[in-house]
Amino acid sequence: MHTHTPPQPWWKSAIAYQVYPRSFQDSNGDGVGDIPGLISRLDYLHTLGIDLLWITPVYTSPQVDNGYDISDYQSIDPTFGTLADVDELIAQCHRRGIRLIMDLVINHCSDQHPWFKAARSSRDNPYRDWFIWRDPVDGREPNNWASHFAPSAWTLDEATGQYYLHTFAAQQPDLNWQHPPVREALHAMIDWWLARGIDGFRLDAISYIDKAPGLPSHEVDMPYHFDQAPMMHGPQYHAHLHELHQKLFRHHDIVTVGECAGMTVQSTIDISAPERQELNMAFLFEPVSDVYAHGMQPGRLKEILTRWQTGLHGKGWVGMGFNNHDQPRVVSIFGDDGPEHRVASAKCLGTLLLTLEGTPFIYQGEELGMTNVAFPRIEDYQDLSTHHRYRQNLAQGWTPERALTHEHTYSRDNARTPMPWDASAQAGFSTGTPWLALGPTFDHINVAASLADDGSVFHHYRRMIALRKQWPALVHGSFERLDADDGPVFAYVRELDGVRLAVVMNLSSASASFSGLPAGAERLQGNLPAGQGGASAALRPWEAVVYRLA
Ligand code: ISL
Repeated sequence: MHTHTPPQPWWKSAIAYQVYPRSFQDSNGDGVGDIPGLISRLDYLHTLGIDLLWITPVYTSPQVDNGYDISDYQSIDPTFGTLADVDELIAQCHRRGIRLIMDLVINHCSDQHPWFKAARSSRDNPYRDWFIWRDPVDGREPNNWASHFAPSAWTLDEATGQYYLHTFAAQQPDLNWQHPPVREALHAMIDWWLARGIDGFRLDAISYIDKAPGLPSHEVDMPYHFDQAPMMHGPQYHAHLHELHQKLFRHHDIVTVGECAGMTVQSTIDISAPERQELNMAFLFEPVSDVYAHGMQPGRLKEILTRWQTGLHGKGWVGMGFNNHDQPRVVSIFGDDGPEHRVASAKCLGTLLLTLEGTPFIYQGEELGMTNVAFPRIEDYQDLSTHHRYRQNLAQGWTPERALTHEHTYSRDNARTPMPWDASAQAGFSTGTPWLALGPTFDHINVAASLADDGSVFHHYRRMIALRKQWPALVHGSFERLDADDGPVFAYVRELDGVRLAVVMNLSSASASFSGLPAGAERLQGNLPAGQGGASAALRPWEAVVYRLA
């Protein structure tokens, strides 16, 4: 049929799904999800239609940051299972045509990793230079960089009298990528994982591996100032990524996805253009960051997506998604999670995700329309960054009520509540007490109810995934806007080899009208029962329809 398209790598047409293993399925009643539990739910993911699975870290870790603090890269934390379980997971995924990618956390490790324990044991230990140490300046931190999860990015090691750098928590010391043995050890570890048969990596916080030379203070005269600029994208950044590609990635049929901060269209091209030989794609975060900062404004979202869709086409590639384990639930911040519009808005946002260029990443529970939670007490939250931000907000004079309400919207735990499988006790997630409380909605927002209801968010995602598989224009096609204003209607055409699909959606909880749909459009899929349609259609709240144009 569509014969003019040159061969394309498989990962462009893949549909990815992110699992946060701790919160997906517990198999042994300890209240924490694990790998055997995940394996027992693969058929569910297969039913949804995904073919790429990303799991967040399951390596041995003190779990200060839920596994993003790794103390042994080549073993599995007993909480999650064993290496044999991972081998079984790989095999069981592959049996179902699902590729598996794992998290690669190589900007930092745990302070309990043997490398760091050796490094801090004395100034002349051979591992000292594996991390970034500086003498105190005027009796305090070497510069004014703030950490993501602590006031300062530096912690004093009392015994040796020097500070070490940590972009994240003090228990997550940054590795010194300028020191060749560090890169060699990481390369050997990556090679070991690739030999086990995994299908690629999501590279955690990768922009931070190379800092501004000399680690200059921010010019702002504050003891701790949060500005990521000098903490990332140093002069060797691209060389390090290229080295990973040359030595490791290019020898395997894998996919590499960067979690990169502060990306522009151009810097995404610089990482993902094939001729650069670095990574296959970087996640697109600007939509989420913008909604975070400004609230959901359709005009802003449309401008951002249009800029990325047209700017990257034919040049670079993104991982597309509005949700992950660090973000509030998409239906709660982009959509409308009230009883009237939750289902329609979740389906509308799923339609958006699955009709844009860029490999779609669905985050667990998104396909159920899971919402944010509002825990009554700050102690109910487990995430370290939630507690850090809460303390910062109290320190700047907020009342506890205001600081808690802020976390109801922004806490990372919004995304981390256990997956609700059914309406039974603990939602079928665990026979024990879940490590983080379930959201209160699991009586009606759960997998069993979603599978049984043909009008559920789940079945809409499943149909949209099938539609994307059926129409390569949705993957590879060009992007052209049909609407021309900053109102709630977002309409665009994806075109490939003469096949033209139009997507028309109303990104609001009020009715809207749109008159730009060409005559003779054939409706392929919608998120509400078919209405009048036609050239001058009234769109119901959050209505989203995909058409084939003549
Ligand atoms: O979480 C964030 C916003 O809510 C981000 O600033 C996040 O800290 C940043 O994108 C890096 O995230 C990644 O590395 C962290 C880990 O805590 C996150 O879960 C991970 O996605 C440190 O490894």
